[in-house]
Amino acid sequence: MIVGRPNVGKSTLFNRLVGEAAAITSPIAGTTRDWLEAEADADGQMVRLADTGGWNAGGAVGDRLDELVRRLLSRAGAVIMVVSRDMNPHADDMALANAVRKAGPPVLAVCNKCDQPGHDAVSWEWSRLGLGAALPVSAARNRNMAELRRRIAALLSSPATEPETRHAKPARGILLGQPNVGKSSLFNALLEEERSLVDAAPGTTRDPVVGATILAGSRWDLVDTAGVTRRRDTEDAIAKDAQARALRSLQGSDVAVLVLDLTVPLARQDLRLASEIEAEFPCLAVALNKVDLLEPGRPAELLPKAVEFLHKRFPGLGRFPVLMTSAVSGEGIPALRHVLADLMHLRGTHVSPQALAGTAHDWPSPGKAWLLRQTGTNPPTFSVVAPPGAKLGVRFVSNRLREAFGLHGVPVRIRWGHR
Ligand SMILES: Nc1nc2c(ncn2[C@@H]2O[C@H](COP(=O)(O)OP(=O)(O)OP(=O)(O)O)[C@@H](O)[C@H]2O)c(=O)[nH]1
Ligand SMILES: [Mg+2]
Repeated sequence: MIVGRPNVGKSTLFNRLVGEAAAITSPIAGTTRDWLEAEADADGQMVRLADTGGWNAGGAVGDRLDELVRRLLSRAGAVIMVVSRDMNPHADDMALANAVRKAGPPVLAVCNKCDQPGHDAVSWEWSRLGLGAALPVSAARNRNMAELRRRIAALLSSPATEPETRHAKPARGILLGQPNVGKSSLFNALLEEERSLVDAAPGTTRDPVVGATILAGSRWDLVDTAGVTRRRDTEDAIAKDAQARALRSLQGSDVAVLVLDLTVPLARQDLRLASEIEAEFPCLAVALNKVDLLEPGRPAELLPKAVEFLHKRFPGLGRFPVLMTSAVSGEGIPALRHVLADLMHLRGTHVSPQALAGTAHDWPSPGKAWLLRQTGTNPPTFSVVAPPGAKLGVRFVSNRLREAFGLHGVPVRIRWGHR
């Protein structure tokens, strides 16, 4: 069952999945009056797909949702909640997401109108719906539709992935970046208290500062660290030691937020920090901070370019989340909380053996099949036995697994075995 606000592209998506023009699409909001049903192929499995009218809370249409939602949601095998890249999260989206969650069927959030790879990062903004990361697709351009079909099939069969929801110890999130980028300010904003010292002069934070908080219902320890400069820029022994401790704090961290200052060009030092992060296996998110200092309109224009650039520069972790934040205006702080929670969730991903075998099924193989087994979570760890003569290595396998199971920003550990 497809739900979403008017004009997000539900009918285009429905048509694309069904494969014929069964629903009328129109740029005028609210075109689908009732709902349409048709058979669609979800990765080899025929499913009955329902397209519903766009939902507007409040007013007369609000009543219609109540009616539709009660009638359809309760008997839907799975729900696809569609949002649109070019719209901002709205109270209606939240209300709809809550209604869907309450109804109980498995649900997948889909961010439509991601017409090019540069658009995909915006889909992270939608994790605030509490439905996990939204899958970026373009129904009009036929982008990522095969992945969507696979996800629908997975939703309808026994769940392919069962994220571990309970963690005995708090998750650990660390803020890392060059001096003065606003790490302590973001740390305070996330904790909602003035915990760490903020100052206009660089080199303010020395000892790592730990603050406990709850994000999306789970316990977290957040760690603020000293700004890390280029090695040769540090003369002072105390500052050197502070920076070494900042990097050591990476050990055992579950999620790292690399903080960059939007008003300062990306430096080689930032790349070094990204590779330090990659080496220690936390999940990665990038916060482009001080967005309040940009002219109005500039952030929306800049974000897709920045995202594409960063993904190219740090290719190790797939399409990790990138978001714009301001510790001053508070913009992006709720989204950052959601991103942290989502990454932690993904870190605990457990893939069923069937789903794993299914994924490796179409990998190039000179003869025998690939043998895959998940041996651990947190981060997801897989033992892999390649077919004899296979020319593909760890990078190929980890990228494929990351794509197949949506592990963007999440390190995938591969242990290479032999027959
Ligand atoms: N305009 C604006 N200023 C910010 C923002 N975040 C931080 N600042 C300012 O940037 C300066 C440095 O902030 P801090 O939070 O101390 O930066 P830091 O990264 O912790 O710095 P070190 O601990 O010295 O490495 C302060 O003057 C902050 O007020 C922001 O989002 N917007
Ligand atoms: Mg600081």
